[in-house]
Amino acid sequence: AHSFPIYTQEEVTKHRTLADGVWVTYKGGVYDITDFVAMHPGGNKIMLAAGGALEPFWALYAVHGQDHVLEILSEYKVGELSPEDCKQQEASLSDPYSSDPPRHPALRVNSQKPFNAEPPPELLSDSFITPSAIFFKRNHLPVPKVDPETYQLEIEGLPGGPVSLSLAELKSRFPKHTVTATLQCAGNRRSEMNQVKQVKGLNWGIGAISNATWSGARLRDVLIAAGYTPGTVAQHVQFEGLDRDVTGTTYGASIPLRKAVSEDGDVLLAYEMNGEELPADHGFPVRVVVPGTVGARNVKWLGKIALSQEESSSHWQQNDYKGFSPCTDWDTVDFKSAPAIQELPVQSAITQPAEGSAVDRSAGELTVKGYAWSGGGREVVRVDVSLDGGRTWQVAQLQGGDKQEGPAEAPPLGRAWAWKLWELTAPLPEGAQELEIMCKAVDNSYNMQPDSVAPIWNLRGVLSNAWHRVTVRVEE
Ligand code: HEM
Ligand code: MTE
Ligand code: MO
Repeated sequence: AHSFPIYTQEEVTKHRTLADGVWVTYKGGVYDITDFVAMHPGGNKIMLAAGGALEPFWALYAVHGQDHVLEILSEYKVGELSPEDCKQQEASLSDPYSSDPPRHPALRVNSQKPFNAEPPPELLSDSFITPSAIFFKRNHLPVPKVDPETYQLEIEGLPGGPVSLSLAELKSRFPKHTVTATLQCAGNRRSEMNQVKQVKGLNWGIGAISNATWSGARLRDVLIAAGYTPGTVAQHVQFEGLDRDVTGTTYGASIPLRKAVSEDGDVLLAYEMNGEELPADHGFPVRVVVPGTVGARNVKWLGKIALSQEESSSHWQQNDYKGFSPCTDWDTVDFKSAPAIQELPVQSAITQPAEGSAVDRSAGELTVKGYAWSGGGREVVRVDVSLDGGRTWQVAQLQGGDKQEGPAEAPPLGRAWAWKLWELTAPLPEGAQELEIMCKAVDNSYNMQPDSVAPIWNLRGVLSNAWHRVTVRVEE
């Protein structure tokens, strides 16, 4: 029998256009179908499979399950897929999530595939820096496997033409910069909106927020090295992830160029999280960290950067992560009518005591703990706490004060990227058998949280930042 050369998946993936040739795999065989593309009865759709496996598409279009289709295919065979890649492919064809990394069992899982999980609230406020293993995880797609040796970051849209950087170049050519920044998903606290009226999205509690130190090259330095000058005509910087769905669509988002190149914007191409190599779930080998900006723009597994007059055309920039009026429903929503969320509004929540728990009257006092943060580098300057449903208020102690660990120094003005943990210990109100505890934060623009959820309800359940309320029983 004819023996064919062996190709790796990586070689196959290089053939995705008519110019480079169009290769596909099927059951371990490699096929060069360049000459068949124009003859395909199903038209140009065939290009969706370019560089990858036919199986998921043929499962979708069952017309291919006939002998004459396989006969046509066999004419184009040029090789065999390497045994390792066959194994990997079999696993990922039966389950695209099969190579996702292991996760910590303490996480509260909202969705397994894709993996979305949050830390339990009481762990969240136990340390200023969230350990990476329990940092919330928000994936839209399977975690891609990226080889750090062959990784290339593509940069487009600059006057000098495209530039590409290896991981080693990113680490050696640019100063390493470290920023402590909180990431919050636009959907944090969505479950409270769900209680008012059903919304579409993962049912996050108060834990779709975490704080870490990130190290990497400044995006500004990289863009300047790639040819950016203040005269460069562009309004946005688009990011593309290496995570993709079966049709090849990748995760994408963009931020204003102004933020990307600002000296005190602190935007990073991070390759470390909490002093260690970036974990697979958080974007290994490189992710964007955009301090002060909604989680969705902090693109993980970064593959490409493009300067443009336009925002990213991705679904997540155009048709998701936008806020609407409570009167807007899925029949009337016009995603073009609202701006993409970038900076987030002021936020706080109670992490301790837990909803529905009991406190002991004989203790005489109660300690309430939580977090507070605001977008755009606005510093949280005060957190008010009520133990009696909002009738009276007390000011909580912010982290950095006498009693608490955390940064002692105030962050530079406009660059308060990290959350503040806070705490209040107060006498138990007399007589009450139930306490409604509430918190609300104030940032240095005197932005404050709205008092209730209904007036800010929106169909996607984003921007949920009403006063947080927890009810506890007082036991005699
Ligand atoms: C139809 C071959 C890849 C989508 C067909 C037919 C053949 C064919 C022979 C006509 C079947 C019949 O009516 O008996 C192939 C071969 C492929 C390939 C050899 C790969 C080398 C793909 C891919 C897609 C696709 C990747 C989608 C992503 C379709 C569709 C039709 C079709 C939608 C139905 C067209 C219609 O009924 O109008 N293909 N195909 N094909 N193919 Fe493919
Ligand atoms: N980047 C890629 N490539 N793919 C994704 O699914 N999710 C985004 C963002 N970056 C995402 C991504 C969203 S919506 C959020 S909230 C943050 O990553 C979550 O980051 P984390 O998983 O490190 O907490
Ligand atoms: Mo998110």
